[in-house]
Amino acid sequence: TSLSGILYPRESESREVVSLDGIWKFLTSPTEDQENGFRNKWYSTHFEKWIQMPVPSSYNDVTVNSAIRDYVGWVWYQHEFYVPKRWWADKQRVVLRFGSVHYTAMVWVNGKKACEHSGGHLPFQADITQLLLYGTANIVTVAVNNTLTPTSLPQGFIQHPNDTSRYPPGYILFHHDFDFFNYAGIHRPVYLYTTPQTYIDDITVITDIDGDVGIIKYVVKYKNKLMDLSSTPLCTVTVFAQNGTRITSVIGLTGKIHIPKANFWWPYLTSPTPGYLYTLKIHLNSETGDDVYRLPIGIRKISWNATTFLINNVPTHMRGFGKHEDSNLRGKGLDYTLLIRDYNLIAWLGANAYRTSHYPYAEEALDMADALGIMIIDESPACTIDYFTDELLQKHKAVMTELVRRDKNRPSVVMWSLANEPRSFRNESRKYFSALVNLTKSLDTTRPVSFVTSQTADTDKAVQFMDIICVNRYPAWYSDSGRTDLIQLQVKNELAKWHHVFNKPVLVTEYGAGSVIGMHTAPSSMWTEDYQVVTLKEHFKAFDALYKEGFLIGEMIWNFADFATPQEYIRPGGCKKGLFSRERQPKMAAHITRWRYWTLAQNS
Ligand code: BDP
Repeated sequence: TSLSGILYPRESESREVVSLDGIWKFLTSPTEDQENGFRNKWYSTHFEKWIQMPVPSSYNDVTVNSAIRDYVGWVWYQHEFYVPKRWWADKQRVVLRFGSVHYTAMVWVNGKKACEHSGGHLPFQADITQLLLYGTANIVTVAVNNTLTPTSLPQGFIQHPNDTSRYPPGYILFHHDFDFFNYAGIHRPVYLYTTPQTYIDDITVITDIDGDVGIIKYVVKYKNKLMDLSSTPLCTVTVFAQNGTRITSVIGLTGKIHIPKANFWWPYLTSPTPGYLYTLKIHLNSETGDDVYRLPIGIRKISWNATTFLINNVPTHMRGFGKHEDSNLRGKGLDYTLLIRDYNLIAWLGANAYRTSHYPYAEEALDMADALGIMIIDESPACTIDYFTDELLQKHKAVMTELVRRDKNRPSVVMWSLANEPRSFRNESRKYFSALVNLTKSLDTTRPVSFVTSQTADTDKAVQFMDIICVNRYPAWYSDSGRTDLIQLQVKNELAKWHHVFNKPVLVTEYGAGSVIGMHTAPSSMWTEDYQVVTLKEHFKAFDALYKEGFLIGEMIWNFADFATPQEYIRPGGCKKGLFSRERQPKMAAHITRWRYWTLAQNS
């Protein structure tokens, strides 16, 4: 049986959506007795002792307790809510949906298990119609475990040191090789939504262009909960323009729609209406009633060859950065103020692309990218894979399947990234990534597939399977520290080599330098804003030379903003390679990047 759909909860004339976000009850398990909550069935009654915890948010930075900030293991959340009696009377199907819980989650409703899911950053849901009490209080309990293992994505490792002269008995040392803080908790919105008994379960849209005609191919999948239907439901699909005008309707669960003189989806600054979205209204009529779902879509075509990446047949360069879902107090919790601030800054910079480093971002963030015309490299949560095993590959395939299922209809998503900086010099990475590329291509035939390498053209075993070469490089930072005079030479030679060895387009997915906001020296030296500016400028010169050679398809700075890392002596309070501070105020580097990106946009 195929995976069910995971359409974003949207209200319609047939669907209600209720948010369960707010302040939930929270407690941690005793470190030395992780099974306590399960043994004593904390999910079957109201918590006796708890603290208050906002949802959505990471739990780590909300309190003043380092034991909670650094907690490894099971934490528990609980919340009380009501649902109207009429949902039962109207035979509504009720679904509980989590946008993301990091990492492993178990969910109970009124003491009964509703679902479990492992892997942060992706949504999961359960039909809880039969578990609910209608017209009286319900309790939802969620147990969350942030422990990462050699077969989780990303990987992590737990050690129980036995040197009792240095560590008390039972002491847990947790580490991982990726360099951002392992924030945990209920990170994205929690929704209850209803559908009728026969409902639209999934929609797949593939668009194409032919001259000025837009082509929309669609497949609607429905499910039917209780009785067998005696006839196939009638599906009517209507296309609306961005201003709400009805354009055309067709009938059928699958179909192809032609839109003459269509408004194509263009990246930011390449059209007066970047991010143009149509709405596809799906109306399913069956003997159990009607279901209606509205899906925003953009009409565009992606293509690529050995040197060039094209949107709507126009060669396109990406101007952007890697980001993180990260901010003060909230950690990785979705925050609408931060979200809109970030997109205001993206527009101010004149950027047209970013990578969701190093995991899939919130659906709400991708909605903004769709609507503004920001191209997204959609990355899986596989950061810094060290050991390649069959078990991990199975997990990785499942994650790619969930990711494509979630984001397949988004015009903003222009490439899948399977991983960031895996140890792809290892021989085992060859088989591993070839299998993963094949799987991803079988799920989506329209987008290029890649991963981000930190290896060299001589050592990398997996880049050969990718459509586009994505490279992270830190000249004058992690290599030849302090030597900004070497940047141009090294960048030009290295990127040219990647292209000549593999005959594929090259995208720089990371480069940059750390700067502590407000720190300055002349001449510039590491950690000052001056040094970050010089590092970027030297790269800009190298990139300009490479654009003339024709195989470079874009440049992405590491990072959009400063972000939290584990505590390490190489980091002054986090990763400081941001163009913006963690508070989203500009450093000097933001101003020169803005100048560059607007110039590039005007010359393209
Ligand atoms: C790169 C990693 C990125 C780090 C960056 C850094 O891909 O996740 O944040 O180094 O150390 O290699 O700033």
